[in-house]
Amino acid sequence: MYFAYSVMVAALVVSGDAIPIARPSHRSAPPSPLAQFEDFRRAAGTLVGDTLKASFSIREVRWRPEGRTGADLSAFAFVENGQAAKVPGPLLRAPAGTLIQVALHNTLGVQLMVFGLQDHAARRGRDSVMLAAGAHATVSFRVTAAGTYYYWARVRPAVRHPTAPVPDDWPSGEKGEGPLVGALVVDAARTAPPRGERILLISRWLDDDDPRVHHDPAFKMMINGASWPTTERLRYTAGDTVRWRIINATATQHPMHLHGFYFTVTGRGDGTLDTLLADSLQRRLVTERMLPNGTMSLTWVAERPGNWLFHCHLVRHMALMQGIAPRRAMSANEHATSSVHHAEENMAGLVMGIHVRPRAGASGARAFALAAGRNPGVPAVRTLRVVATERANVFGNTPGHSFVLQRGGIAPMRDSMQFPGSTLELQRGEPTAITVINRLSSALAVHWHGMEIESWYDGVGGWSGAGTSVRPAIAPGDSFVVRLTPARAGTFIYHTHDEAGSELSTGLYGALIVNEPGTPRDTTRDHVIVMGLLGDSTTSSLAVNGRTSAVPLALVPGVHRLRFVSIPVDEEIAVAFVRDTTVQQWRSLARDGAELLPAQQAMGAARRTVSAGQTFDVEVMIPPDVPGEYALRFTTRWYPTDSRGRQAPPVLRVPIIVR
Ligand SMILES: [Cu+2]
Repeated sequence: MYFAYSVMVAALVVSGDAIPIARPSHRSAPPSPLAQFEDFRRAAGTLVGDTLKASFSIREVRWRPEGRTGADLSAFAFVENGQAAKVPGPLLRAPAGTLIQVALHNTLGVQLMVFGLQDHAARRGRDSVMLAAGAHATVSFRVTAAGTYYYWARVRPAVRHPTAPVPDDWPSGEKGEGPLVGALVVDAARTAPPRGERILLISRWLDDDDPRVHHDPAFKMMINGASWPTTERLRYTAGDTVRWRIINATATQHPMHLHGFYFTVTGRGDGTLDTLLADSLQRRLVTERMLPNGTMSLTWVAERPGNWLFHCHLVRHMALMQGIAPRRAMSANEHATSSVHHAEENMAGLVMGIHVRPRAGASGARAFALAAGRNPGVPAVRTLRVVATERANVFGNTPGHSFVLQRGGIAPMRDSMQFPGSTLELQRGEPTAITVINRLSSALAVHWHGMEIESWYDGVGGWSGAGTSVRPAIAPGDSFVVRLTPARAGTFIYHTHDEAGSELSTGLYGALIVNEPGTPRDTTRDHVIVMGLLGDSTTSSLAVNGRTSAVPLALVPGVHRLRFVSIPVDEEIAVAFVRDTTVQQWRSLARDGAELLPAQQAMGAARRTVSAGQTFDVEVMIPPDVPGEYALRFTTRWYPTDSRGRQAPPVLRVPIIVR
């Protein structure tokens, strides 16, 4: 048969309304097994000829997403028969052309709907199989479309979260459904999985009723079933090519950021269709905004040894405010002096730690010394001094913070304030030393976002470095010399990497521009537009170049480069260049500091939605004597909320005065 698709339901019982739904129960016997974390390194089932047979039970498990000392949750999971219970569910993986037969047994006392066990050659509805309590079914489908997909189950009737409802046929993470999702990967016909490729699956746990769960906000994100610092440490050797498939099985977007390196996105999907990107469409990025239910394939080369991170840049998905089990909060004094364990204590959720070990030999030893801060490398040609400043009661009772570049021989006042932080201008290929002086009352970690830097200087307190040589955050009153040689000209960011989030909204961010040698930036034609939040919380108002109200931008007629820096704490921003209300055209030039390939630099509609940790450069044309008002329009997605806690995203319109 050319194309076989069939669903054979061995037993299908339509349940009555009386079946209790919702949370897994501790009353059921035998006791639930403690699930391990699924790392997707082993595919489920047995492949005989062109048929892959697997058999899964859907059962209750105990799950500790934060490891042994964290919450012990009760949840549902797909468990491969004959194997240990794991979360998320097993990996189904086969080359295109394979007939996959999955026997399912619903051991739960609730009715389930199973989705996504299907081929993905064409866009169509999500196939589903209803499984009554106790029912068996076998699902058969021949896979033809190579790509990254997933399958999942929901209880019926669907649990609907009051404030974050998820459509009934999406993976939800509601109540016990958190781990009820597994990976489905179809390799190209007659090919084996690339060596060392890893699959990272993002899922969610959402349970307002559980007293073990933090209530603000009462949900939590996991990678491969675990929350930082329990997530797996990925280990590579310098020079290794890294290949990841990322599955976002959640209803929210995640701007996934890699420290220290560019990655190339080679494929993108929405869970229904997956598209391999031709070379001319591939981009080098440090942050990719994954859409809800989306997937992506990426590759990068672990060129420099040391400790690195791959994480969601939304603070609420990677900070301690996400903790399931309340972790011990640090006192102000501990926070001020926290060092080695800073990273583990302050972050939670969607964070992966990466250890790149040096290669053997003399060059490896030298690379290790650089990564560990034991060798400053090339003497600096350019030196900058940046002072982190603090002033009381800038946002109500909350102090403001900023980064102020020292000009001349006199250090800025300890309480001088500037929003956003000073724009730092470096030159490509020029060895640079930036002395960061911490005049805050708390420890400070500064991340050089997008820079291809040595790990020691990367700016994650208690994490950056190599081996046992790990760089603490900069203590109050102390300073730290960051050494880097910019590899490329472009638009970058520097920002605090403390994780509570409010330090960022109180002003600790700025733009970092790298110019080509001998071509200083022409500030009449080249403009930096920093989008961040400004206020005392992670849900504060959007500020454009440090102003929450519109301050006109004066431009001469002609061609201009606009460098947009998006560094909100926890927000998505739709940017548009308009005349009156009509979206104009612009030419895309760069993303995340990397020039786009010529084919990608086409003119297009002048609008882009960005999330936290992204930059993009465009070219716009301002003709003389055109009627109407040009403007940059910024629309936030979630914040601020109004006085009743409802989302009331405003539009900030920055008029362009043509002079
Ligand atoms: Cu996220």
